[in-house]
Amino acid sequence: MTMSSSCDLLITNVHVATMAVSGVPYGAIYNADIAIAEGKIVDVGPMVQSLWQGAHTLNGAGCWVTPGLIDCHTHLVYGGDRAREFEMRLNGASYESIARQGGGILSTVQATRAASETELLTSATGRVQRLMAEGVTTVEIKSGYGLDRDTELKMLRVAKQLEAQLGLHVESTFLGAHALPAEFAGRPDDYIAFVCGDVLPEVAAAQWASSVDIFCEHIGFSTRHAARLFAAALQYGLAVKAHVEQLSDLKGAVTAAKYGALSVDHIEYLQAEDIAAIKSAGSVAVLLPSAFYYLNETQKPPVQALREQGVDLAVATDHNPGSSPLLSLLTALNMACVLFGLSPEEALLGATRNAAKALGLARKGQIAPGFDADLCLWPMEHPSELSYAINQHRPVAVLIGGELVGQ
Ligand code: DI6
Ligand code: FE
Repeated sequence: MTMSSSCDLLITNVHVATMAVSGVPYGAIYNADIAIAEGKIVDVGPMVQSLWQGAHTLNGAGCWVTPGLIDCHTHLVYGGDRAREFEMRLNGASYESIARQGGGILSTVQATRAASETELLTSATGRVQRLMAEGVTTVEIKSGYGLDRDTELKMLRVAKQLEAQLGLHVESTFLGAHALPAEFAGRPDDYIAFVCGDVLPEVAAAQWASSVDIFCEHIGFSTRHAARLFAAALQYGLAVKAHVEQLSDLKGAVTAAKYGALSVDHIEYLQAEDIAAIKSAGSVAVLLPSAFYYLNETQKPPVQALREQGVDLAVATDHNPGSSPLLSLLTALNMACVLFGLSPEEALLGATRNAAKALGLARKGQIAPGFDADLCLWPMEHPSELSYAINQHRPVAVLIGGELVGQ
């Protein structure tokens, strides 16, 4: 008889979409077990049950197991909503014209400044719970609806409280450079100086966020502003992310790549000749099909060229009240397939392994020894179903750090 090692939890009788690089679709291992100890995966494979003695056992009853889903781009802490603006757009106003009239992002800024921390926490809690119901175990949350020191910090505090109260992992991003607040109208240079000089140092010192982000666009900030912000961020030890090429080609992605961006997000207007820079920086291309859908855009991101050049693709909800009031990561996966031509496997990689990479999380997004035991069990025949069916799948069990959620 062989000696068996002991672990905290043994999940038996499952098929595993490991999403690790393995040469088979989804990194699949059929008829397998997963051993978990101290919040980490310690073993996965067909014979694991005979090698490990679990303090607890969970019979997976033939379910598929995927890594816990990762929504790597959201703006889910905010006050108010923008249903009226949605109506205006359907009556003919464009997203850009509304923004130029002080609506759009700035109307959410007003509502977010006016909201108490408790109000923001309550509304954001409901949003995160909806994402979690579909298997999200890690979410990225951006600030950017404060645009003043106090409200930006208020948003980032709420993000931390969500993590403490809901038990999922939250990665916070400082998006002070989201829009130009009314107080700085006509003075974007002064505003960027304020963001870099007054707010960023405090965000970095208190570790309120791990990355900075900027909306690089004609209605946002220039690449010159972006370069200034990124240089400051790197000085303070923060990583770089950027909203680029969403509505026009400003070469924001190339600028972000120069600063080693973890990700370049949206990129509908990215030109094929700029992809090499993203590839060599190792930046993940984050696709946000729901914003494309809500704004009824027509310019699609250069997915085939990105694929050919080996850029890792992620998919996220971009949840925000203006351009993407979507609280379903699985629906975003479906949209990435239908609208942008991703395969279901690419879409799922985009919400697991590649989403982890977009957040700089080396221990999440795959099922392999040493990775965090963030897992979802799905009663389905094949993992392609997650991208195929809208509003049909909920995990029957979710683990975060080896602990069953909701137990
Ligand atoms: N691009 C987006 O899609 C969101 N922010 C950004 O820079 C939209 C934010 C909003 O409209 O409130
Ligand atoms: Fe966004």
